[in-house]
Amino acid sequence: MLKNKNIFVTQPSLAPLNEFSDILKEVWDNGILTHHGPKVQELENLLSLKLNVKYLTSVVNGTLALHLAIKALNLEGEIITTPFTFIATASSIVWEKCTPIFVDINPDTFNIDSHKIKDAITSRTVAILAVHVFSNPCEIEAIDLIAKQYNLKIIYDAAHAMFVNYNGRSILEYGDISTTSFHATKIFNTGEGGACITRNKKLSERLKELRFFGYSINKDILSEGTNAKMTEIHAALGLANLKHIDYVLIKRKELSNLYKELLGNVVEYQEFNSNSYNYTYMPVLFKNSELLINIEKRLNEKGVFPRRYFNPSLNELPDLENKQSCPISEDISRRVLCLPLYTELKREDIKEICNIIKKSCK
Ligand code: T4K
Repeated sequence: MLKNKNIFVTQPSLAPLNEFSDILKEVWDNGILTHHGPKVQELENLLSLKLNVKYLTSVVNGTLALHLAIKALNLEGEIITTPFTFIATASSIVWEKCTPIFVDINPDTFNIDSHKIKDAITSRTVAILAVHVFSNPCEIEAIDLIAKQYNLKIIYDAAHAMFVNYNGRSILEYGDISTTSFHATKIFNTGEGGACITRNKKLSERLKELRFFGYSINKDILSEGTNAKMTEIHAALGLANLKHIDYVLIKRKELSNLYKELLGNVVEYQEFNSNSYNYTYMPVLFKNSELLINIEKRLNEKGVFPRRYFNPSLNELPDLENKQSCPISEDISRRVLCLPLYTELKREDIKEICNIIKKSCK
């Protein structure tokens, strides 16, 4: 055990408790706990300003954000997506009664390979749901072109990609709708939470209606909605944490660079543009899965618990398997390990983790 405590893949970035309790006091005084109350509105406004995005609709988590995006775009049919992602990307497609069609990934970026998308398009294809995995931007221009050519909608699952800019604007502004997550393990957290972001006013109104039972502003029932409203308590945590986000972003970049400096070419890395990356995860690629499993075991013995995001490749799950072959995703998913990365992680702990890895790789 390093310094007598376990080290997990991540730890939530939390504002000082007194800052959170000051905001909570206002919630107590107001007595409003939910239904798009003042703190949720304040958080939505501040996030929109900070990210410079047009319409941001907060929700209870990143999974519901995906559900609402699919529903708001009235999608019915096949949705092309990546197998190298968290289960929620694909399960939301299935829950919304669409079919996920997996297209293999690029071995360098770990994102859906835009060159392989066209081959997967059929008469039933209605959309592309791509993921900026570990915050690495997808091949946005290429995906855009294909979507225009085949009249498809685009949803970007940007659960990992808060505060990432691409070509001078927030990555969350691309696609018809981008979704994101404010889960405890994410770079910006509200405990549980998430959002849908769009540049289209009508879509944003539809998303707001869907998250609140399908109500109009006057509470007339307009459509079959759900309950995906963020509470005031979660928004209060978000407001407290948001004040510290610049520090979080800088610190994670610094720690991630330290890992790279210490590990050098003992492992391989995801290929990314450092100007469009938020260092939300620390993925490293080993030569083979046997080596990864051996290293994971040695780290666990020392009380260090990295994670195998995202293993298995989703096309290998029996319930989701639909005959697509995705050999690159299957290979990468067996060889990627996400090392611990969070603001409070000590440089000495990173050094020790890297020593264990280097010794095992010899
Ligand atoms: N799309 C993508 C691409 C996603 O990656 C995700 C979620 C979603 C959509 C859906 O968003 P949400 O509906 O979750 O908002 C985590 C998260 O639960 C999940 O949010 C995330 N992606 C996924 C990649 O990872 P686990 O299984 O790693 O969580 P857990 O509980 O094992 O946490 C990891 C470590 O973090 C723990 O060992 C200890 C630490 N931890 C965790 C929690 C929850 C804490 O210190 N405090 C905490 O409160 O899934």
